[in-house]
Amino acid sequence: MPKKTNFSELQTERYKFKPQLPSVLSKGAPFIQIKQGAATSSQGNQEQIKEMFPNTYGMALAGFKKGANSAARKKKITVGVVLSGGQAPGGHNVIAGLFDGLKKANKKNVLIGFIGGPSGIIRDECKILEKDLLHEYRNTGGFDCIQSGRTKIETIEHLLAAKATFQGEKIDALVIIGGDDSNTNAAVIAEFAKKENIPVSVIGVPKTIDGDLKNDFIEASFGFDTATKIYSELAGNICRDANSAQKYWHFIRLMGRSASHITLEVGFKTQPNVVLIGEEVKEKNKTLAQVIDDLAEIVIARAQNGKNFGVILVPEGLIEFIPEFKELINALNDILSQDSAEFSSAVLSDKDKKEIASSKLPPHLSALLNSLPNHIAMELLLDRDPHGNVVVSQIETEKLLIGMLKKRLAELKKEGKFDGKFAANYHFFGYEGRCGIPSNFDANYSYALGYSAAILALNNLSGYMASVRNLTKPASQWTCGGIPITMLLHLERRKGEDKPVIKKALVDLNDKPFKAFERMRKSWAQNEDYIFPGPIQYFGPKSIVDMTTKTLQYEQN
Ligand code: FBP
Repeated sequence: MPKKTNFSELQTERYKFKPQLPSVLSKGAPFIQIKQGAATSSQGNQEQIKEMFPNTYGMALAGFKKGANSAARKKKITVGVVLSGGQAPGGHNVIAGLFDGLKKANKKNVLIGFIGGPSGIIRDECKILEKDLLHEYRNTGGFDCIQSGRTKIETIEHLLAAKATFQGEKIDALVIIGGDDSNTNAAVIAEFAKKENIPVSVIGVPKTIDGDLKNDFIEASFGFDTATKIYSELAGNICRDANSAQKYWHFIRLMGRSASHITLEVGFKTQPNVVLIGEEVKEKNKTLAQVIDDLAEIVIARAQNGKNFGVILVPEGLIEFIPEFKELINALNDILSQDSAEFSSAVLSDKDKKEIASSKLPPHLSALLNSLPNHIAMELLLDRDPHGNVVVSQIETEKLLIGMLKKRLAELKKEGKFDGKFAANYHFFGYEGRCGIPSNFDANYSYALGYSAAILALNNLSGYMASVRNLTKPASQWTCGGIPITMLLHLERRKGEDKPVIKKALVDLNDKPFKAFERMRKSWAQNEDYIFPGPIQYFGPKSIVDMTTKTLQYEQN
């Protein structure tokens, strides 16, 4: 039991939770064979990706099966681990699974944690993760054991610094726990290591609350389950408040970056009146004015039934899916990367920045930028993240929607088409969910991912991402293995250049979850079909504590 005194009663109880290992992993590396699968090719731009990754392109899928494995490393190895990008519940359990998998193979194996994300590798800032230290973090949320960061290892200087760290620390394998951009980093480092004959295996682990790192082999990223359960509790409480007071429209913006998976999942769990899906807005090529008209139609229909209240979920990435904003954001991305020195000057006021940007945009985009409320324009001009993404978490789309909807309803009132009331509240749920105590699902899943990463490292496999599947079944039946990261890559425009990146999995309008939502949404708009899921349960009936996401349930029937 940890010695610390500042743990809550729940946390103290939670230490006793023993993650359930998939049965294939139960005996450790000497008893897990690698089953080579088919050779792979990249998601897109095959020729270019092959040229960029000549040493790691096309590798075979690697499945795990029970059986003696004399090829697994028996000699002591040292493994480095790094947490990269946004926090996600389960990160500490990946490290715990990795630690346990390594120790089960050889007690002398060493796990080193790089501090503060990939910059810890560049600067060689690390600490040895001992049993006692790790014990304090088992089954806990957050990344505070070694912290995280968003530095991208891509320049030759960064790669050479990483090489020096690997050599200095005598690292045999590096495990990068991250989202799409961080795992792209893992692919780049794996390729560099092979090219330079550096004896380091590089392994990725799929992390992100956004749920956009998935494909046939990665059914979910860890953290999505817990984060959406937390947001659903909050959104459900707001539905109940809306239905109790019956006087407000609540706009809830939810994290998720580009993808609307979080919003869709919270929608399933709470059944609010409106769930906006960015991918649908894009598919239907809707302008902001059309999105506002759709909302006005629902507000008016409810007002006609005496219901001047409701709840609307807004994905934080919505703005990037509205065609005119997409064009504006892309143009601003190019301007900000080409003229970064000019924009980062400390003496520039917001007004100056907006004027400079505006003068560099084509007339129609300049007019759009200038038509926006000042705070939104400035949020669009904020520095991009190290991967060149616009920081959607800082753009208050919910306030933009409320402002425009108010204006539209006032016009409709004048035309005699609306005689209700419209009072709105806004909320943003993002950081509240990223460090929650992992649900049983995430605690088990992240532990199995970490353990699988250890097996990949012990088998000297490099350029692979740990993959655990069959997730709607009990954890003991999950299947495990690794997939070559290059198979997930395609080219995307970043910072004004075509870059290899992992293709984000967005909400697929032809897939089962969206189809299910489409069947239900009309009723949600008109009625109060609200569901109040309440907080995550860690103890109690299996049907509640081991519940997976609705998204997974729809995807896998
Ligand atoms: P990752 O893709 O790194 O997992 O980040 C997830 C996320 O929580 C997004 O939902 C959000 O847009 C972003 O991080 C916020 O980033 P930051 O923590 O840098 O503010």
